[in-house]
Amino acid sequence: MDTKVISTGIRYSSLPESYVRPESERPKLSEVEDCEDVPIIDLGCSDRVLIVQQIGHACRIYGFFQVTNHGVSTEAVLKMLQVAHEFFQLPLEEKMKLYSDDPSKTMRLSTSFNVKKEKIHNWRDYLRLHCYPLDQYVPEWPSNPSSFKDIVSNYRKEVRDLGFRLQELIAESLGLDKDHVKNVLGEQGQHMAVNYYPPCPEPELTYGLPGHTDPNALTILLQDLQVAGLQVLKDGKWMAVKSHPNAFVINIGDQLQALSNGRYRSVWHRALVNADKPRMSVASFLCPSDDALISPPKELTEDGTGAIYRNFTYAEYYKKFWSRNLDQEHCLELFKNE
Ligand SMILES: O=C(O)CCC(=O)C(=O)O
Repeated sequence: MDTKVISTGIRYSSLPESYVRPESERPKLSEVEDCEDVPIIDLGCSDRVLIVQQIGHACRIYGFFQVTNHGVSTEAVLKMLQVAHEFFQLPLEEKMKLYSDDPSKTMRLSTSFNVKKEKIHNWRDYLRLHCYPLDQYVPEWPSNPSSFKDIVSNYRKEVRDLGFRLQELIAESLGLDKDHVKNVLGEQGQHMAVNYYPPCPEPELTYGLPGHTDPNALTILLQDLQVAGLQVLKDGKWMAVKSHPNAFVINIGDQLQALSNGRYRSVWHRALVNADKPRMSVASFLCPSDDALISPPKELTEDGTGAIYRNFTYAEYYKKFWSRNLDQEHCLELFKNE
Protein backbone atom coordinates (compact mmCIF):
# COMPACT_ATOMS: atom_id res chain seq x y z
CA MET A 1 0.00 0.00 0.00
CA ASP A 2 1.54 3.31 -0.95
CA THR A 3 -0.98 5.73 0.56
CA LYS A 4 -0.76 6.35 4.27
CA VAL A 5 -4.46 6.73 5.04
CA ILE A 6 -7.22 4.28 4.11
CA SER A 7 -10.05 6.78 3.53
CA THR A 8 -9.08 7.01 -0.13
CA GLY A 9 -12.37 5.93 -1.68
CA ILE A 10 -10.63 2.81 -3.07
CA ARG A 11 -12.35 -0.45 -2.17
CA TYR A 12 -9.87 -3.23 -1.40
CA SER A 13 -10.77 -6.76 -2.45
CA SER A 14 -8.66 -8.34 0.30
CA LEU A 15 -7.15 -7.07 3.51
CA PRO A 16 -3.57 -5.86 3.08
CA GLU A 17 -1.12 -8.03 5.00
CA SER A 18 -0.10 -5.34 7.47
CA TYR A 19 -3.66 -5.28 8.89
CA VAL A 20 -4.10 -9.02 9.36
CA ARG A 21 -4.02 -10.09 13.03
CA PRO A 22 -2.56 -13.45 13.98
CA GLU A 23 -5.31 -16.03 14.50
CA SER A 24 -5.23 -15.82 18.32
CA GLU A 25 -5.77 -12.04 18.29
CA ARG A 26 -8.72 -11.88 15.91
CA PRO A 27 -12.12 -10.56 17.02
CA LYS A 28 -13.91 -13.99 16.99
CA LEU A 29 -17.15 -12.32 15.97
CA SER A 30 -19.26 -15.46 16.40
CA GLU A 31 -18.56 -15.38 20.16
CA VAL A 32 -19.69 -11.78 20.64
CA GLU A 33 -23.16 -11.25 22.13
CA ASP A 34 -25.31 -8.15 22.20
CA CYS A 35 -25.07 -6.27 25.47
CA GLU A 36 -28.80 -6.12 26.26
CA ASP A 37 -28.47 -4.42 29.64
CA VAL A 38 -26.32 -1.38 28.88
CA PRO A 39 -27.31 1.14 31.54
CA ILE A 40 -29.22 4.03 29.95
CA ILE A 41 -29.42 6.95 32.32
CA ASP A 42 -31.92 9.74 31.78
CA LEU A 43 -30.15 12.90 32.87
CA GLY A 44 -33.40 14.84 32.47
CA CYS A 45 -34.94 12.93 35.38
CA SER A 46 -35.90 15.22 38.27
CA ASP A 47 -34.72 12.72 40.90
CA ARG A 48 -31.01 13.55 41.31
CA VAL A 49 -30.53 10.90 44.00
CA LEU A 50 -31.72 8.27 41.53
CA ILE A 51 -29.37 9.52 38.81
CA VAL A 52 -26.42 9.44 41.23
CA GLN A 53 -27.31 5.88 42.25
CA GLN A 54 -27.61 4.76 38.62
CA ILE A 55 -24.28 6.33 37.73
CA GLY A 56 -22.54 4.72 40.71
CA HIS A 57 -23.91 1.31 39.75
CA ALA A 58 -22.96 1.69 36.08
CA CYS A 59 -19.41 2.87 36.90
CA ARG A 60 -18.83 0.02 39.35
CA ILE A 61 -20.27 -2.82 37.33
CA TYR A 62 -19.72 -1.77 33.72
CA GLY A 63 -17.37 1.22 33.53
CA PHE A 64 -19.61 2.66 30.87
CA PHE A 65 -23.19 3.76 30.33
CA GLN A 66 -25.33 5.73 27.93
CA VAL A 67 -26.99 9.05 28.74
CA THR A 68 -30.13 10.56 27.26
CA ASN A 69 -31.58 14.03 27.80
CA HIS A 70 -27.97 15.05 28.19
CA GLY A 71 -28.31 18.70 27.22
CA VAL A 72 -26.24 18.54 24.01
CA SER A 73 -28.57 19.82 21.32
CA THR A 74 -29.67 17.56 18.48
CA GLU A 75 -28.64 20.30 16.09
CA ALA A 76 -25.07 20.33 17.43
CA VAL A 77 -24.86 16.53 17.14
CA LEU A 78 -26.26 16.34 13.60
CA LYS A 79 -24.04 19.14 12.37
CA MET A 80 -20.99 17.52 13.95
CA LEU A 81 -21.67 14.22 12.20
CA GLN A 82 -22.39 15.96 8.91
CA VAL A 83 -19.19 18.00 8.92
CA ALA A 84 -17.16 14.95 9.97
CA HIS A 85 -18.52 13.04 6.96
CA GLU A 86 -17.77 16.01 4.70
CA PHE A 87 -14.21 16.11 6.00
CA PHE A 88 -13.53 12.46 5.23
CA GLN A 89 -15.11 12.84 1.76
CA LEU A 90 -12.56 15.53 0.81
CA PRO A 91 -10.06 14.66 -1.92
CA LEU A 92 -7.09 12.73 -0.63
CA GLU A 93 -4.58 15.50 -1.47
CA GLU A 94 -6.61 17.95 0.62
CA LYS A 95 -6.75 15.64 3.63
CA MET A 96 -3.08 14.69 3.36
CA LYS A 97 -2.10 18.32 4.02
CA LEU A 98 -3.06 17.56 7.62
CA TYR A 99 -1.42 14.13 7.87
CA SER A 100 1.06 13.35 10.61
CA ASP A 101 2.18 10.21 12.45
CA ASP A 102 3.58 12.22 15.36
CA PRO A 103 1.33 11.65 18.44
CA SER A 104 2.62 14.84 20.08
CA LYS A 105 0.99 17.03 17.41
CA THR A 106 -2.08 18.84 18.69
CA MET A 107 -3.90 18.59 15.33
CA ARG A 108 -3.40 15.84 12.82
CA LEU A 109 -5.06 13.48 10.44
CA SER A 110 -3.64 10.08 11.10
CA THR A 111 -4.35 6.43 10.69
CA SER A 112 -4.51 3.26 12.81
CA PHE A 113 -3.20 4.21 16.30
CA ASN A 114 0.54 4.82 16.50
CA VAL A 115 1.76 3.81 13.04
CA LYS A 116 5.42 4.40 13.73
CA LYS A 117 5.44 2.04 16.73
CA GLU A 118 2.95 -0.69 15.95
CA LYS A 119 3.58 -3.80 13.85
CA ILE A 120 -0.01 -4.50 12.81
CA HIS A 121 -2.23 -1.62 11.79
CA ASN A 122 -5.88 -0.91 12.52
CA TRP A 123 -8.51 -0.19 9.90
CA ARG A 124 -9.14 3.39 10.99
CA ASP A 125 -8.33 6.94 9.95
CA TYR A 126 -8.84 9.71 12.47
CA LEU A 127 -8.69 13.41 12.85
CA ARG A 128 -7.28 14.30 16.25
CA LEU A 129 -7.91 17.78 17.63
CA HIS A 130 -7.05 19.52 20.85
CA CYS A 131 -10.10 21.59 21.81
CA TYR A 132 -9.27 23.49 25.00
CA PRO A 133 -8.34 26.30 25.42
CA LEU A 134 -10.25 26.93 22.23
CA ASP A 135 -8.50 30.15 21.22
CA GLN A 136 -5.16 28.39 21.36
CA TYR A 137 -6.11 25.47 19.15
CA VAL A 138 -8.88 26.54 16.80
CA PRO A 139 -6.54 28.37 14.38
CA GLU A 140 -4.83 25.06 13.50
CA TRP A 141 -8.08 23.12 12.90
CA PRO A 142 -9.11 22.27 9.32
CA SER A 143 -10.53 25.21 7.39
CA ASN A 144 -12.04 22.87 4.82
CA PRO A 145 -15.03 22.28 5.06
CA SER A 146 -15.45 26.00 5.69
CA SER A 147 -18.06 25.43 8.43
CA PHE A 148 -15.79 23.00 10.32
CA LYS A 149 -14.38 25.40 12.91
CA ASP A 150 -17.73 26.92 13.88
CA ILE A 151 -19.56 23.62 14.10
CA VAL A 152 -16.87 21.81 16.04
CA SER A 153 -16.30 24.77 18.42
CA ASN A 154 -19.94 24.76 19.34
CA TYR A 155 -20.17 20.96 19.67
CA ARG A 156 -17.09 20.69 21.88
CA LYS A 157 -18.46 23.38 24.24
CA GLU A 158 -21.78 21.58 24.72
CA VAL A 159 -19.97 18.27 25.24
CA ARG A 160 -17.56 19.83 27.75
CA ASP A 161 -20.49 21.09 29.82
CA LEU A 162 -21.99 17.60 29.79
CA GLY A 163 -18.65 16.14 30.90
CA PHE A 164 -18.46 18.47 33.90
CA ARG A 165 -22.02 17.63 34.88
CA LEU A 166 -21.15 13.95 34.76
CA GLN A 167 -18.00 14.46 36.82
CA GLU A 168 -20.09 16.10 39.54
CA LEU A 169 -22.54 13.19 39.53
CA ILE A 170 -19.65 10.70 39.57
CA ALA A 171 -18.05 12.48 42.56
CA GLU A 172 -21.36 12.39 44.44
CA SER A 173 -21.81 8.72 43.60
CA LEU A 174 -18.46 8.06 45.33
CA GLY A 175 -19.74 9.87 48.43
CA LEU A 176 -17.48 12.87 47.74
CA ASP A 177 -18.16 16.56 47.46
CA LYS A 178 -19.62 17.23 44.00
CA ASP A 179 -16.60 19.32 42.98
CA HIS A 180 -13.97 16.88 44.20
CA VAL A 181 -13.23 15.18 40.86
CA LYS A 182 -13.11 18.49 39.00
CA ASN A 183 -10.83 19.97 41.66
CA VAL A 184 -8.35 17.09 41.43
CA LEU A 185 -8.32 17.15 37.62
CA GLY A 186 -7.56 20.89 37.49
CA GLU A 187 -8.00 22.96 34.33
CA GLN A 188 -9.03 20.06 32.10
CA GLY A 189 -7.89 19.70 28.54
CA GLN A 190 -10.23 18.36 25.89
CA HIS A 191 -9.27 16.26 22.87
CA MET A 192 -11.40 14.91 20.09
CA ALA A 193 -10.90 11.91 17.81
CA VAL A 194 -13.12 11.92 14.76
CA ASN A 195 -12.86 8.27 13.76
CA TYR A 196 -13.59 7.04 10.25
CA TYR A 197 -13.61 3.32 9.52
CA PRO A 198 -13.93 2.69 5.77
CA PRO A 199 -15.61 -0.51 4.56
CA CYS A 200 -13.19 -3.34 5.23
CA PRO A 201 -12.80 -6.34 2.91
CA GLU A 202 -12.23 -8.86 5.74
CA PRO A 203 -13.59 -7.47 9.03
CA GLU A 204 -13.07 -10.75 10.88
CA LEU A 205 -9.27 -10.48 10.51
CA THR A 206 -8.69 -7.02 11.96
CA TYR A 207 -9.93 -4.15 14.12
CA GLY A 208 -10.87 -0.53 13.70
CA LEU A 209 -9.37 -0.20 17.16
CA PRO A 210 -8.25 -3.20 19.23
CA GLY A 211 -9.24 -3.58 22.89
CA HIS A 212 -7.98 -0.66 24.95
CA THR A 213 -8.86 1.56 27.86
CA ASP A 214 -8.80 5.35 27.59
CA PRO A 215 -5.90 7.12 29.30
CA ASN A 216 -7.91 10.24 30.14
CA ALA A 217 -10.60 10.85 32.79
CA LEU A 218 -13.91 10.63 30.93
CA THR A 219 -14.86 9.87 27.32
CA ILE A 220 -18.06 11.04 25.68
CA LEU A 221 -18.63 9.00 22.55
CA LEU A 222 -20.99 9.85 19.74
CA GLN A 223 -21.70 6.67 17.84
CA ASP A 224 -22.83 6.12 14.31
CA LEU A 225 -26.54 5.31 14.42
CA GLN A 226 -26.50 3.34 11.20
CA VAL A 227 -23.46 1.11 11.63
CA ALA A 228 -22.65 -0.73 14.86
CA GLY A 229 -19.07 -1.48 15.88
CA LEU A 230 -18.41 -0.65 19.53
CA GLN A 231 -17.81 -3.61 21.82
CA VAL A 232 -17.01 -3.63 25.54
CA LEU A 233 -15.48 -6.28 27.75
CA LYS A 234 -17.86 -7.42 30.46
CA ASP A 235 -17.11 -10.35 32.76
CA GLY A 236 -14.37 -11.49 30.41
CA LYS A 237 -16.63 -11.49 27.31
CA TRP A 238 -16.81 -9.02 24.45
CA MET A 239 -20.30 -7.57 24.10
CA ALA A 240 -21.64 -5.43 21.26
CA VAL A 241 -23.16 -2.08 22.27
CA LYS A 242 -26.14 -1.02 20.16
CA SER A 243 -26.35 2.70 19.61
CA HIS A 244 -29.31 4.29 21.24
CA PRO A 245 -30.82 7.26 19.36
CA ASN A 246 -30.03 10.61 20.99
CA ALA A 247 -27.61 9.06 23.46
CA PHE A 248 -23.92 9.37 24.17
CA VAL A 249 -21.83 6.46 25.40
CA ILE A 250 -19.82 7.50 28.46
CA ASN A 251 -16.61 5.62 29.30
CA ILE A 252 -14.77 5.88 32.57
CA GLY A 253 -11.09 6.47 31.75
CA ASP A 254 -7.94 5.35 33.56
CA GLN A 255 -7.72 8.54 35.65
CA LEU A 256 -11.14 7.99 37.23
CA GLN A 257 -10.23 4.38 37.95
CA ALA A 258 -7.13 5.61 39.83
CA LEU A 259 -8.90 8.50 41.53
CA SER A 260 -11.72 6.23 42.71
CA ASN A 261 -9.06 3.83 44.04
CA GLY A 262 -10.25 1.10 41.69
CA ARG A 263 -13.93 1.32 42.69
CA TYR A 264 -14.84 2.45 39.19
CA ARG A 265 -13.39 0.72 36.20
CA SER A 266 -11.87 2.07 33.07
CA VAL A 267 -13.62 -0.16 30.62
CA TRP A 268 -11.85 -2.20 27.92
CA HIS A 269 -13.49 -1.46 24.60
CA ARG A 270 -12.76 -1.96 20.91
CA ALA A 271 -14.16 -0.94 17.53
CA LEU A 272 -15.00 -3.47 14.85
CA VAL A 273 -15.22 -2.70 11.17
CA ASN A 274 -17.86 -3.43 8.61
CA ALA A 275 -17.66 -5.06 5.19
CA ASP A 276 -20.19 -2.87 3.39
CA LYS A 277 -20.48 0.49 5.04
CA PRO A 278 -18.13 3.07 6.50
CA ARG A 279 -18.58 3.82 10.18
CA MET A 280 -18.01 7.09 11.98
CA SER A 281 -17.61 7.88 15.67
CA VAL A 282 -16.65 11.05 17.48
CA ALA A 283 -14.87 10.57 20.80
CA SER A 284 -14.44 13.55 23.12
CA PHE A 285 -11.92 13.09 25.89
CA LEU A 286 -11.74 15.18 29.07
CA CYS A 287 -8.15 15.08 30.27
CA PRO A 288 -6.68 16.23 33.58
CA SER A 289 -4.29 19.17 33.42
CA ASP A 290 -0.71 17.99 32.91
CA ASP A 291 0.28 18.77 36.48
CA ALA A 292 -2.84 17.28 38.12
CA LEU A 293 -1.71 14.87 40.81
CA ILE A 294 -3.86 11.78 40.52
CA SER A 295 -4.39 10.41 43.97
CA PRO A 296 -7.47 8.92 45.68
CA PRO A 297 -9.08 10.91 48.52
CA LYS A 298 -8.70 9.52 52.02
CA GLU A 299 -12.41 8.60 52.14
CA LEU A 300 -11.61 5.92 49.55
CA THR A 301 -8.47 4.51 51.11
CA GLU A 302 -9.23 4.46 54.82
CA ASP A 303 -11.15 1.18 54.67
CA GLY A 304 -7.79 -0.56 55.10
CA THR A 305 -7.06 -1.21 51.44
CA GLY A 306 -4.73 1.77 51.05
CA ALA A 307 -4.06 3.36 47.67
CA ILE A 308 -3.95 0.76 44.88
CA TYR A 309 -1.89 3.02 42.61
CA ARG A 310 1.00 5.29 43.44
CA ASN A 311 0.48 9.01 42.94
CA PHE A 312 1.39 10.31 39.51
CA THR A 313 0.88 13.38 37.40
CA TYR A 314 -1.22 13.15 34.28
CA ALA A 315 1.77 14.25 32.17
CA GLU A 316 3.74 11.24 33.43
CA TYR A 317 0.85 8.88 32.70
CA TYR A 318 0.12 10.20 29.23
CA LYS A 319 3.75 9.92 28.16
CA LYS A 320 3.82 6.30 29.29
CA PHE A 321 0.52 5.56 27.49
CA TRP A 322 1.75 6.78 24.11
CA SER A 323 5.11 5.02 24.45
CA ARG A 324 3.32 1.65 24.27
CA ASN A 325 1.12 -0.23 21.85
CA LEU A 326 -2.60 0.23 22.32
CA ASP A 327 -3.45 -3.40 22.99
CA GLN A 328 -0.99 -4.16 25.76
CA GLU A 329 -1.79 -4.67 29.42
CA HIS A 330 -3.71 -1.92 31.21
CA CYS A 331 -1.36 1.06 31.48
CA LEU A 332 -2.47 1.55 35.12
CA GLU A 333 -0.82 -1.77 35.99
CA LEU A 334 2.50 0.05 35.61
CA PHE A 335 1.49 2.45 38.39
CA LYS A 336 0.36 -0.11 40.96
CA ASN A 337 1.71 0.05 44.50
CA GLU A 338 3.61 -3.10 45.50
O1 LIG B 1 -15.41 4.01 17.40
C1 LIG B 1 -15.74 3.67 18.52
O2 LIG B 1 -16.88 3.27 18.78
C2 LIG B 1 -14.74 3.68 19.65
C3 LIG B 1 -13.71 4.78 19.54
C4 LIG B 1 -12.68 4.73 20.61
O3 LIG B 1 -12.63 3.82 21.41
C5 LIG B 1 -11.66 5.79 20.70
O4 LIG B 1 -11.64 6.72 19.88
O5 LIG B 1 -10.81 5.68 21.65
